[in-house]
Amino acid sequence: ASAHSKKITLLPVPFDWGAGRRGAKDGPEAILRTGLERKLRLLRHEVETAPALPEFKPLSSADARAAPHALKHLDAVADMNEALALQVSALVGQRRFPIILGGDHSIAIGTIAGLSAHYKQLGVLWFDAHSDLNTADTSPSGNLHGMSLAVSLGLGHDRLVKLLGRCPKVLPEHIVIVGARDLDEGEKQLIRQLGIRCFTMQDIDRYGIGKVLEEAARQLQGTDGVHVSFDIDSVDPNEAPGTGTPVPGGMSYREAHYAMELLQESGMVTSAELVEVNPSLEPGQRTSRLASGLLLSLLGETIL
Ligand code: 4U7
Ligand code: MN
Ligand code: MN
Ligand code: MN
Repeated sequence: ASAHSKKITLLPVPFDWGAGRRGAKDGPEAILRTGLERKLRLLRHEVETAPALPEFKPLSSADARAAPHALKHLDAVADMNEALALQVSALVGQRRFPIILGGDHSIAIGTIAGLSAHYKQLGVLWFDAHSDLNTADTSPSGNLHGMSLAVSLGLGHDRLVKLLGRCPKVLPEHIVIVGARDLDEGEKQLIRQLGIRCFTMQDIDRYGIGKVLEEAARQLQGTDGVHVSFDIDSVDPNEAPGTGTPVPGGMSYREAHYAMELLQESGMVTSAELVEVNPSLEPGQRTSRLASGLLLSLLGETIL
């Protein structure tokens, strides 16, 4: 095995009750069908695919219709994330490199909770068209996948922010958002108020994705681990049509890959998750192939 080879565990999380529409629960299977495990082995990593997290379902879906501004499916989201946090924490304890396959982005709550049990100064690189910094008070939808980063900062329902005890899981200065282009008013306020580093699509246009990643790495100096939380909707819908909340004007295919290639070169990344692939929203496999390819670039696949 080469010096860079890792002990990787692929952890499928078939969950989509944090999103406004169903279908992202089939993301993990679609991504695995691309041959991700075998291709990671060709890169000389030791790879195992863990059994999928069990399915957590709401007892009834009536709550979602009754209260538009409530936290939709809170119980299912909280139960799932508690189980996920314990799994992720166990994997890091076994010195494995976790790659969590979503699932909607509410799963980041459990992933980050599990990581924060080991990394006291965790850094989070959040690739997303959105910032997922809503709270119950600012969310226009009540969907928890739009609140997961806020929860990780300690802002949100008790059941979510107190997972595994420690709160907050991550500090504002250890978060970098990349690819943002659809922020709600309350999210913009929070970003300014907390001084969160947020590289918008305009920043990527102006400086280029290489310079943006350089700045992001500088921001995360002094962290003891860096988690890449990659929402596939950060990439342009022309390249990633199979996702629930697409927003025009996203990263190009090459910008996204180059970002992953630079992170691989930096050697700073200690875990990753790939979320919001919804195979029911496209006829082919374009989006799951893209998702798989991005993880391969992050783990060392090169063009030549
Ligand atoms: B994703 C939204 F209002 N901000 O809160 C919301 F635009 O994980 C979208 O980034 C959230 O895909 C999208 O519902 C969550 C909306
Ligand atoms: Mn997201
Ligand atoms: Mn998003
Ligand atoms: Mn610091």
